[in-house]
Amino acid sequence: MRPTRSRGRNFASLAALTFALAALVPTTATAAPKPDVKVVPAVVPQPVSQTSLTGSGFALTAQTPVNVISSSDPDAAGVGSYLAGLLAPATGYTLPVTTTSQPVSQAIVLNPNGASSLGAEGYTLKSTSTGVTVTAYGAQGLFRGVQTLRQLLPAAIESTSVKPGPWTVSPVQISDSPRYSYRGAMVDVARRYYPMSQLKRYIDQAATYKINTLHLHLTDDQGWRIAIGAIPSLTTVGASTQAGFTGGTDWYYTAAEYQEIVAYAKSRFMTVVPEIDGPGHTSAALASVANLNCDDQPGNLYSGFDVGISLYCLSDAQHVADVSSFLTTVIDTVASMTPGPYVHLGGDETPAATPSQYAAYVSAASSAVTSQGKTVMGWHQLGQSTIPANSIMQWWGSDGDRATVGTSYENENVHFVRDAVQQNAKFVMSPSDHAYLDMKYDSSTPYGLTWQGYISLSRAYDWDPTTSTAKLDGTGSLVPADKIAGVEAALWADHAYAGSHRLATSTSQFPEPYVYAEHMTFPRLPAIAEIGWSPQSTHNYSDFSRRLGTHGARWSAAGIEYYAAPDVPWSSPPSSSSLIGVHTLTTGGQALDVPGSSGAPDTQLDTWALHGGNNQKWTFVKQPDGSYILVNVASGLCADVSGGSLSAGAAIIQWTCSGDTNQKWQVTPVTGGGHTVASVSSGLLLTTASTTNGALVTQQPASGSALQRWTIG
Ligand code: TNX
Repeated sequence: MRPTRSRGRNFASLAALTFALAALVPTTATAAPKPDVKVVPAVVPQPVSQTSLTGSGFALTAQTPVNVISSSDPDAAGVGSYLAGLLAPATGYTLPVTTTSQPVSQAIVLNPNGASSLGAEGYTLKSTSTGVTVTAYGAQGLFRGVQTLRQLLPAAIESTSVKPGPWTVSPVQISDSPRYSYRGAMVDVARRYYPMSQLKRYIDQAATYKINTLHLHLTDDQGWRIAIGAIPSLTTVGASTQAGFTGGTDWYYTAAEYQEIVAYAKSRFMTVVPEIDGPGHTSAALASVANLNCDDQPGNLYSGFDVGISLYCLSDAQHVADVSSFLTTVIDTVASMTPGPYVHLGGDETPAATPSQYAAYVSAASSAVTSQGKTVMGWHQLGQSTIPANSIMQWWGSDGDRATVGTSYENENVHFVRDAVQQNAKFVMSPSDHAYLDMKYDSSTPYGLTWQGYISLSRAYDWDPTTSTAKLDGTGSLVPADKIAGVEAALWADHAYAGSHRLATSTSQFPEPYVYAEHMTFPRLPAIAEIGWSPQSTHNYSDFSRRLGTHGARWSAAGIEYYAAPDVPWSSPPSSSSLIGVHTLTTGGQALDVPGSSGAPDTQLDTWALHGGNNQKWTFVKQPDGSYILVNVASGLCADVSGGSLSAGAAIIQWTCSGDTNQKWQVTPVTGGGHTVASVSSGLLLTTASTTNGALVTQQPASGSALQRWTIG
């Protein structure tokens, strides 16, 4: 193996290179014409082949059977019930699910007895006025075909309440199968704990775009999220923190809950990959188990926002043995609850580890994995050590690394990949400058990081797995094409809060995990999903964004808090969820403003002629009750009713964000334009005294005056 290299992320040089390169990336966004959704089915990911047929399509009625053809696949009938369940809320129909040996007419026929040449996930779909038939080689292909079928119905089919219809399936013939067999979505439940219902919601959303792998980043500095029966302290101690939060008692998945997630994912034909990250990213374990530390004293819990801060003690034989025995217990437990083939060992960002310490970790952890009959996955750094045959490395490098390929200054990421390739590893591609869903879209989006610059929708779409470890001109790929298992989008959560380049000052700056997840995921996950599924020959951003533009209405109907990326031709107006982000509030051209850009708490807000400075910009952070807190971009303080007053005339000030109701604001559109902004505690409206510069802002009863009608820009 190669000798010592530092394994830290080199922020400065990487960031500089990436920004320089970002400037060279062409902006592919063009305003495509509005599609006629009735005529051109807008399926994402793009099918391999699709032909629109003439005729009226197939109209569902309350009696349409979901007709599953009998087969030896025990899961096929379940796909029929799943489809009937999908269609029920919006149609109000309880479609009969029948199993017969021959197809019936005027039905949705799900036939799992197709040719084996369709592969595990391929399917054909034909829809005419006499019925719809999905044919696959087994239940999994039917399930993928059903995701296409739902996209051939009107957007309102995604509604959670009954809608009028009609429910007509576009007439079309499709033949489809995936480019890659691994299409993943990673959720960082370690930095931010997702309650069960929110994790299931994410599984359902990802399944819509034919994602077939759910990678759960279960452990990190900020929390240990999986119960290990033999080591209760991992959850009694290690699960009590999140990034930005302390004092939790149930921020973890019990064994039963983990198995429920695995089973739920399986019912969506999704494999769970559990990640136990090490030897770095381990503060939660170090705080829970004394002998993982060199001084045999439990370390400190960590609820901050940094990376690369911790390491298992691997500096003497006794501690290597202690860490090995710990990892064996943990990995045996996790593997025994995981039907899928992989256990992910992390391996990222361990600046303090010497090569032999790092190798000791990889050796102990990977033998625990293989002795359970599982396959090792790891971040690409793992490749520097000896890894078992058939391991899968996850590439998270970027154009900055690619720029060094084949030069005399090839960087460590390139070296690690070369080492892994020599060991015959396979790769999953998660380039951090395209597939990291925790990067901000642009300067106006509130959550996430920018260490790889901004990742707009077009940047999330404009890459190809076969060149993601190649030189910038696309030649010289480090990873041979036949070693690419697929792609994965990574939703990290160490900065799942509002406030650019600034640490959160209060938990109220954190949205509910699902709001963060959906804002960062939609519309970018569908872009990564299309790269994983669709043939490279269909890759075309303007066609993708035209198709995706029709999905905004689907997400609105489903209540998904998506980000209405400005370069997408959305076919319907974005829903009000798009208030998440940075805005100005103006009335009569005068903007809600922190006087003199003061950073001092207790400064009364005023209105001033709009000039676009940061003291006139407010980050809207959605709260669980649907209201927003308004964080000033210059000061990081929150708009607040002074003293929590319930009286008319009380001053509106800026104050340290607290999440109290006198900092929550209900934003309501007014007929004829503008919005009222009401304090959740007092019900009184944000009101300026006049349109003169420096007019003071107070709360007042609704009067209909323009001075309390705000334009949100
Ligand atoms: C790097 S890339 C990490 C994570 C952070 C992420 C933030 C990698 C394998 N690790 O620990 O959450 O950056 O973007």
